[in-house]
Amino acid sequence: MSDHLQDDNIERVFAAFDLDGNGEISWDDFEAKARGVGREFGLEVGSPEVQGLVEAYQELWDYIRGADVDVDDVVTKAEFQEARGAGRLSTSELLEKWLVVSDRVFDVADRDGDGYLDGNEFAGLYRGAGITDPQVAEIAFAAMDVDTDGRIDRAELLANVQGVFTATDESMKGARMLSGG
Ligand SMILES: [Ca+2]
Ligand SMILES: [Ca+2]
Ligand SMILES: [Ca+2]
Repeated sequence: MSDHLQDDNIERVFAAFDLDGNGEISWDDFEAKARGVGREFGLEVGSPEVQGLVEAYQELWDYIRGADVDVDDVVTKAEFQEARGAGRLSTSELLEKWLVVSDRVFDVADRDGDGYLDGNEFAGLYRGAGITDPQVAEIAFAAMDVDTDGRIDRAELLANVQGVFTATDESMKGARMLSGG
């Protein structure tokens, strides 16, 4: 892997966690998303599904905040990059924790409990996450639904999440999951 590709991957992984896109990772990114996704599906903050998601985000944040060397409760891109370079934020640990989050997200979004996300559930997930352009969800859904049966199962979702961390090429699985480009 060239340095250039590695840099691109760090950008993409950072962007995956900087959910409000303000260039910094903080607890606000995760708490706001958990609440937003829950609200979109009519779930109370105290519901088991939303609580499960909040706990998964908390585990992830506890790990990421190890990069917060100036202890201001914000992880900047520079701190993130520094920690990655020093081996304090490993890709495998980040991926493992992010997969738990994604698994809980699936539980929140699969409102009819059939084990699949259909187009409506998937669109709701993106709306809840604050991605208001419906086209972004449509493009991501089409890219993930490889057998074109109009629904996404848990394995398909998790494989795409994994792709965000490992993709070195825009054509690879997951590379376009969040950009919609
Ligand atoms: Ca942020
Ligand atoms: Ca900091
Ligand atoms: Ca479903």
